[in-house]
Amino acid sequence: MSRPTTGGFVKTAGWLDWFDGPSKPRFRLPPGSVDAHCHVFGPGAEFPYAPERKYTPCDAGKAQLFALRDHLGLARNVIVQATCHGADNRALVDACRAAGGRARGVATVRRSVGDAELQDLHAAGVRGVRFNFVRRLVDFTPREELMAIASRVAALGWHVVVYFEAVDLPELQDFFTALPTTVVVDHMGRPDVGQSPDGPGFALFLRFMREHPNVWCKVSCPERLSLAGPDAVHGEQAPYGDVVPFARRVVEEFPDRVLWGTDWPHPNLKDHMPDDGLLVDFVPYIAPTEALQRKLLVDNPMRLYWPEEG
Ligand code: 0GY
Repeated sequence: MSRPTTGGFVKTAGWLDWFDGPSKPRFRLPPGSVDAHCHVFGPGAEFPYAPERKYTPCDAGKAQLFALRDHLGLARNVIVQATCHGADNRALVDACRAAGGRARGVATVRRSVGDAELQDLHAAGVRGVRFNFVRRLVDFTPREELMAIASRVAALGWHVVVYFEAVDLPELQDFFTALPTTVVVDHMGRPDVGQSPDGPGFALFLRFMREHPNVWCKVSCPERLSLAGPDAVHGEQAPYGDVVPFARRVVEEFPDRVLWGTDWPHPNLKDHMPDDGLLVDFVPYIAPTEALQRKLLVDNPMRLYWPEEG
């Protein structure tokens, strides 16, 4: 099935289309806010999806991403390589170059990557690599291969973004802390929000952050983590209210090491496609003061991705 969107752009979805009419957020983002986790997909005719991919997304290109950025009141994007593009970063690089300095990137590279390719990625705006440990998304890569990549990119001043499931943290944490870079955890390490934020699973994650000051956290993806969905729950007025106590805990304890992002175009969501305006409205519940909002949305991502402007 395919259908044209308002932008005259054709989506061919193997999964849910992204929400095509995002609301205007009620929360006014601070000037200079950064969406520090989003993707571009294809378009596949121009930037083919990786043969080894575990899902085929619908096309979601840079023009749509930049339109969403402007609609929501964001200033910049950090575009993260998703597994459906494998280690072919051409769509990401194309979007970064087209953004006129308003996008930076997090790429995926193999151990065989050449120095010239790394330099080209850097010139395009890439400042990190992503290691994905979510089994439904990727095949296993040996740790020594990842460590070799991390050592190479550390020399460029890049960081490593890691994506994993909470149950795998005990087995992975020694590897993470051995990495010679800043380590940025996607989506809070995917806590089970059916458990208490005071429970052992999240306590392990908080201790991991507490003991390792080079670990940062994206308080992103409430729509992926929530069991309750976007409607208010437990007297909580927030959208995705069951995720709020987890994200707020991280923001309040580690205000200088948190990032936020939309995760547009929300790959692999099968049942619920979020309204990105509502994802912006989630922010003041997890960062309740102006000072926290500024760190989360502006100061921290600028320090990590645009340090030369600091
Ligand atoms: C995300 C989450 C997902 C997908 C990927 O690289 C990816 O394909 O990260 C997911 O399916 O949970 O951050 O976009």
